[in-house]
Amino acid sequence: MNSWSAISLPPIDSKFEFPALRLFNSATQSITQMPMKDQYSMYVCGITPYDATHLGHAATYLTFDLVNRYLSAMGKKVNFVENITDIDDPLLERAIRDGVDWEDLAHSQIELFRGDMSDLHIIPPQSYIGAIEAIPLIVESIIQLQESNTVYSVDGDLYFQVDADEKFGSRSNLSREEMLTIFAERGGDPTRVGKKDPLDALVWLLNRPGEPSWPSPFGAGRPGWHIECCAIAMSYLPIDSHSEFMIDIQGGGSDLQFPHHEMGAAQSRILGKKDYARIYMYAGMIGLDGEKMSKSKGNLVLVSKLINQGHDPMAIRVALLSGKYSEDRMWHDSLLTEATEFINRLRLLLSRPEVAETDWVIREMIEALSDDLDTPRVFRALTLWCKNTEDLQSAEQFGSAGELARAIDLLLGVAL
Ligand code: 5CA
Ligand code: ZN
Repeated sequence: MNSWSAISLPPIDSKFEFPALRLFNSATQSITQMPMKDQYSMYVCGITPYDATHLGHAATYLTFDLVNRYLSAMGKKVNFVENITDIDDPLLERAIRDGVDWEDLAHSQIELFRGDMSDLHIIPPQSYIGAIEAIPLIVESIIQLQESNTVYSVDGDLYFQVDADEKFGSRSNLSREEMLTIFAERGGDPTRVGKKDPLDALVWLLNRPGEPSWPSPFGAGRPGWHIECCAIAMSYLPIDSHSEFMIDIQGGGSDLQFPHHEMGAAQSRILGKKDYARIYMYAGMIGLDGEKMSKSKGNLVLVSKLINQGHDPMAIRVALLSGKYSEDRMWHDSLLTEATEFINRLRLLLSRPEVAETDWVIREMIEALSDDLDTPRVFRALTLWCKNTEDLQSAEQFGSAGELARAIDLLLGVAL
């Protein structure tokens, strides 16, 4: 699948030093410091394309874009892979509900998503992979799971046995009761008769009448959701042979912590024979009017709609980055108004012939981002710099507007 247009990253002066990136790891419930290496690998769960990009999606992809930018600014290579769940129940259900062809629906929403990501200056993944194009890989992974005796059939549908991974449940820190409840809420089928464990995960669904299907050694059908992401990640990301983990970061919104990433981690451990991700990192949920923004609830603010109304994509970026990535937070129009005012103020001040000292603010931005992407601290520093520039006395030491603008572009992805 084509991703979207590349984003150029401006250089900043080599005098700025980058401390190791520290990120909150939900698997250990503590901060993990990224080891110093030449390259990193990051897998971020992509959209299910049955509705266009809303601000919740945008906030999640912006979070991992900051990680990508920080590591890239350190001069490291970031291997970044993202999927598109272009075949799954919600997509088929929405197409039936709206009386449209499911493929047309998916293609139109993927196209919109690409445009939104580009407008928001999100660095594209090197591999942007759809579930459908990955079916041969997924089938191969299921065969491997079968060879390790971790798959069984219920009326021809194939399930992965979660107890095959002795660490099952350890990354999401939930009780079994909590797992059962959340599993049922998020696409799982705990009550299906014939399952060995209610939590066992569907890996292959035999063809149902009227539904699309693809051939496989297990009969025509379509892949389960969780196996999609681990098969894509393990095929498209370089597996770190020197590390106890296969990849560095598994990311997404916090609604994916369980069951999606727990299942992915369990399946990957069987497939790769070691732990999957060093860090499981989650963006908080963006809500509107007191509820999580979601396609199923329909309380969406679409990025494309805001842009079509004339809002600056960079202001959307600032509005979403002004809060701490990991916290659930509500969207208000005032966030966008304030972000627009802030950007206008920054643009005006950066165009002045003389500006306040900039080295400290760039250092503060780097330090704050290295500390689990503390963007509120970044914006506090930038606000102080604005004030310093507005109050500038002629005898003071001046900074470099160009250097600061480049740092803001490189680290925050905000082109001014
Ligand atoms: N295709 C799967 C992942 S493999 C999926 O969850 N698709 S999605 O379209 O529902 O969500 C895409 C990404 O946006 C996921 O990382 C999800 O966690 C995140 N997301 C969804 N809703 C919100 C929200 N309200 N706030 C923040 N992130 C969200
Ligand atoms: Zn996923």
